[in-house]
Amino acid sequence: MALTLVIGNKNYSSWSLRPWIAMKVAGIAFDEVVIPLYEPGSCEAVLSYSPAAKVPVLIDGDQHIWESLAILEHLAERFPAARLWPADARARSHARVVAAEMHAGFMALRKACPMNLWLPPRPRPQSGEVMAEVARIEEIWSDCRARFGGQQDGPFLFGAYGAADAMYAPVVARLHHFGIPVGSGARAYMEAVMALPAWTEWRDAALDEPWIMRHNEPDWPLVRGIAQRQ
Ligand SMILES: N[C@@H](CCC(=O)N[C@@H](CS)C(=O)NCC(=O)O)C(=O)O
Repeated sequence: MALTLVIGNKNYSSWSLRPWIAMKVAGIAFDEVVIPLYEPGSCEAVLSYSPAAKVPVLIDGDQHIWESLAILEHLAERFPAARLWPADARARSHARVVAAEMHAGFMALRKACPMNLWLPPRPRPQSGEVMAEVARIEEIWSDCRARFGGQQDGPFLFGAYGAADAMYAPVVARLHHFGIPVGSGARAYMEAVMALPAWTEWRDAALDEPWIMRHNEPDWPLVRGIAQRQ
């Protein structure tokens, strides 16, 4: 049965990027419904798919599944061959730990650096609180790579790209576009993520979107013309 993923506009909807990129990299076919957020009628449109009034929502037959992490779990059960979680039990528990840590945390980074692919990447100084969260993210990434990331399987957190990487995909965008300094290990990981064809597909679609986040316009003196494909 065909799957449909309901997402927000690609420039801003960090939560939507997670299941979208996991499905693309895993080769799981789906149709896409894009709801521009923060527009008149957005809320009603999202509510028609989920009582939580949030995207993403996966539609699988007559079932609607929301919450990005729950969607990834559903996909992992539905497509075991996609190996969204690592095969090794210890690696798998740890992948769930770091995915949950991302799902529930890093509020300062999320607030100070909202995903915005139109933002030209350049250094933008951040608070100590944000930088402490970035240090924790770097620690998570390097620990996963050192303990579980087999280079022969790929350059991602647990080797091959999976659900844990998908949970951190928006962080890659935030760190890159806000020019936040990170060590060479984290940078290499970010480059590997941004080299995925699925990343390019999402980013190019985001750059072509017509919607601007009206309520943020005073803080975001951006026009589409200055968005750079880099
Ligand atoms: N915890 C949720 C968060 C989803 C979420 O906050 N989605 C945002 C877009 S990125 C949304 O739907 N916002 C619409 C609104 O708040 O009206 C998840 O993991 O899916």
